[in-house]
Amino acid sequence: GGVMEGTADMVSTVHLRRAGRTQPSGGSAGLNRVQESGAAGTERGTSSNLLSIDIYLAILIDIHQGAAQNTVREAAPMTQDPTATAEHPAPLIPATSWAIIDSTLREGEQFARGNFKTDDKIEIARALDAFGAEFIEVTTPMVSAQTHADIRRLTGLGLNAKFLTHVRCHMDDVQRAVDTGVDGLDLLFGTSSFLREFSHGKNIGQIIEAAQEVISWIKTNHPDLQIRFSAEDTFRSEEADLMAVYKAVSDLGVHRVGLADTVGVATPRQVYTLVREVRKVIHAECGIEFHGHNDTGCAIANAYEAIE
Ligand code: HCA
Repeated sequence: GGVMEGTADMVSTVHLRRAGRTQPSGGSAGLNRVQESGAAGTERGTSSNLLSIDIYLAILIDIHQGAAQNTVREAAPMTQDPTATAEHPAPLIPATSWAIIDSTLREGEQFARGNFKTDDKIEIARALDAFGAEFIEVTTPMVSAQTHADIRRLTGLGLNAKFLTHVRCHMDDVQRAVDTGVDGLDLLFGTSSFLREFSHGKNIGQIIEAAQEVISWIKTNHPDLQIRFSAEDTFRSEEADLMAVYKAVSDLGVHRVGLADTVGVATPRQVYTLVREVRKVIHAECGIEFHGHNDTGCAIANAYEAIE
């Protein structure tokens, strides 16, 4: 047993890099990040170097025990590990199932020179689907008419993976996204003082108001869409602000709340602690997603702690 048992959904993202360099910090949704290293594989233009995919590979681990999503990996509960003995008990992770949400086709494009052509996107999506990623996160259709058309193309491929598009928590974005054929919308809003002051200029009350408008509209007009609400820059946000936002969006009926280590500063213990606290303020059927960056090399450990 454990804190998540019987109730929890959780998603965890890890960005893996093939080269030793880490991803640069900072940036908010919609802004291109400048690649520090110019590492091999970031240049594109021929299909042979398309496999920068492993540099941008993002893994989300999703523990589902609720009925909100039907695409989850079924794994034997760790607590029933047949190798467990009194002396060497089963691992602490109480996960019974989980899923991957890969953000190569979203986060992977937020770099200078990260500019996939339509055929690249299709090849990447097919590879992710073959690998078994349950969800594929794609860029917002607000980027361009071509991006909008590309998302429609991807969602029409008939893959097993479900598509999620990553959009600002704004009616213009959401209304543009709902006809792309995606299965869900990944909403985000910066909650740290840094993003509130230097990105969008809204206070926590205004963030909650915007979330209410957008989430209510989606639920009324597109009830089949999954909704995730993420607090961008979670780990530099005030805990009381986070809890107010997560509780509000959970009350509004989102399927998942997201914890994003936007600038890669979170430590495993912080992740563990915060996920536990978030679980206390959201509804049992609401999932938790962790999205990490590997600036300090903690992304995998952080993801592991999120699950634990
Ligand atoms: C960014 C945004 C984001 C969003 C994560 C999320 C982050 O990279 O600029 O939507 O949960 O890490 O905060 O990727």
